[in-house]
Amino acid sequence: MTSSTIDAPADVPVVDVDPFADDFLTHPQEYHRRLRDAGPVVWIPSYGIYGCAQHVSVHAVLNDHGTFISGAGVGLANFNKEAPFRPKSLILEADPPSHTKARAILARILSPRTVTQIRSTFAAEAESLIERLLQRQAAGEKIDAVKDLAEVYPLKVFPDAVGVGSAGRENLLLYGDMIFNAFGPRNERLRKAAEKVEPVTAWIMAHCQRENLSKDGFGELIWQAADAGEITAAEAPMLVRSFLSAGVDTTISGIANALFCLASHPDQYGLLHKDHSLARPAFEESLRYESSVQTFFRTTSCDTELMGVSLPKDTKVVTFLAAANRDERHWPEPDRFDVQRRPAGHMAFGSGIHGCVGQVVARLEGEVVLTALAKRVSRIELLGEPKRRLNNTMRAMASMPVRLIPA
Ligand code: OVV
Repeated sequence: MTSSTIDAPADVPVVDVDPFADDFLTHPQEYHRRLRDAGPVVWIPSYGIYGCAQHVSVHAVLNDHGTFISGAGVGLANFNKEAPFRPKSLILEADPPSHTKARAILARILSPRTVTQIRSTFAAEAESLIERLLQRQAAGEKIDAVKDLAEVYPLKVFPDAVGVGSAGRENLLLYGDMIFNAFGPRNERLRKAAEKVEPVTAWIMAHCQRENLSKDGFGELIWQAADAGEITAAEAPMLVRSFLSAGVDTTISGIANALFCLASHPDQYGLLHKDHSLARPAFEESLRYESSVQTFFRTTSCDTELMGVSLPKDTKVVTFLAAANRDERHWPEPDRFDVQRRPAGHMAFGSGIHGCVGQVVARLEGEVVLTALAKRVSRIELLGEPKRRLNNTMRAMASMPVRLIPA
């Protein structure tokens, strides 16, 4: 971040906040309210960017991919003005037509049909993990819902499904932390995450190569798309990289935040315990209430107007997904965590052509973990203050000491 601020354009409400500062990331809700109340489009002088925090404006930006493009990066950095910190993602940091091709391949692999194939394995893993945790707890061990559950489950099932071997998987946690910090400014948080990551990047790229992927995983299916001539052999490892970048940290935080919501709303956990079919809607509501990915940026491809505000070409617009998910202009009682809500239209997976391509797998993971928990645990007792892990983009948790009261 620069020490000076950038002058506001005329006729835009100014909100002088730093969305990547510790205090903002620790209690985003109060800042999100200020941003929403200032108007559908605001100016954030500390970074010289526009911001959208209302549901209507976040939706408008994400659903006009011709005006609000992704190819110049979906973080603060404008790739038209500075080099990307890693070769651009072929799907995330791309626009049609190249985006369309990459998207079609990933959507085919991460399809509802795939979910029916992996469901029983994913459910069995969730059940056996909860069973093991209850046994360890009965033997006197303390359980941490983040370290022992939310981090363990996705790190087992997702790399298994992609076809990545078990050695060194914890590298995926460091990589995810760096990637999601890198969508923000080059602050101390990013510097610290980037420091640790060099050997990790080499490990990630090696595990995108065909010889390091099993013959029966999502990774191999990408390579088969290269065999079929849909993509080049150089593009294949880049699409595998998208799995490894976007598939682990996101679901870890999604599950950790869901566990936090349920542990801190015992009445809502009680409803889930009584009716296991609430697992899926409860996970969805926790995505609305505590969205894993808090922000994504777009870049204007031309001079344009958005809800009465003129935006110049080649300027950055940040969409506050989590703020849209608590906008009282859109949701009744948005600050109430309600597992019976059915919050269709939330922005936690984004919206439009870039909406999360892995959302069916993410939802499967959330559903089977909460179902396994609901079956075997009558109450989640918080034993200490849960600790957040601050990240420029991800609403993440570091630890959450709990007692799981067996049913
Ligand atoms: C949605 C997302 C997050 C991070 C990385 C990527 C995608 C990617 O495609 O690399």
